[in-house]
Amino acid sequence: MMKLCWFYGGLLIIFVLSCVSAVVNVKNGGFESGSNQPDFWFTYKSPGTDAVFVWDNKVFHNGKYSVYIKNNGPKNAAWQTSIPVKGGATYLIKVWAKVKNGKGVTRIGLRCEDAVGNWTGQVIEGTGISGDKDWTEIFLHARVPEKAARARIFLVNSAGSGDEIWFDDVTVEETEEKK
Ligand SMILES: [Ca+2]
Repeated sequence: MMKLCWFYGGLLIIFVLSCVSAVVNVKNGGFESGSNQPDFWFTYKSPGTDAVFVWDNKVFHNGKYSVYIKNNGPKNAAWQTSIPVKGGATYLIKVWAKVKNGKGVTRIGLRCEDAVGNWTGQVIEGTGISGDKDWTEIFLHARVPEKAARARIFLVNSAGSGDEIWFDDVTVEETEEKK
């Protein structure tokens, strides 16, 4: 009887643990390490788009640094990094963003790659903010394609026209399937 209790107790623990979100490590998610640029982060702008990117040590949500974009448009400007993902799993990605003069939209974008680096599916977009916003947490909650092995996270401003944006404290967790 005792053995049976241990068995069911063990099953219960496994069940409970499987329901709890698992934190995914985002390297340098607070932008605190680097030399000239923040480690593990890269910039992207659409062809023909005029944007300025700064690793900022004056404005931040936590620590001493954030990343900054001034997007003069007309299309996309982003800071990006890459994380490993499990195909078919669901992830909640969050970042704190501050926006000044936001005529375009600031949000998180996600696009996945398979094990050999080919894109799987299109860009997935999270909640967007515009206008003038002090530090606000924005998020993207999405299931990645079955073949996904890595996900590219974009902290992106689209269609900006002099928009200024700061991002800080990126976190990712694997969650239960999105309802
Ligand atoms: Ca920081």
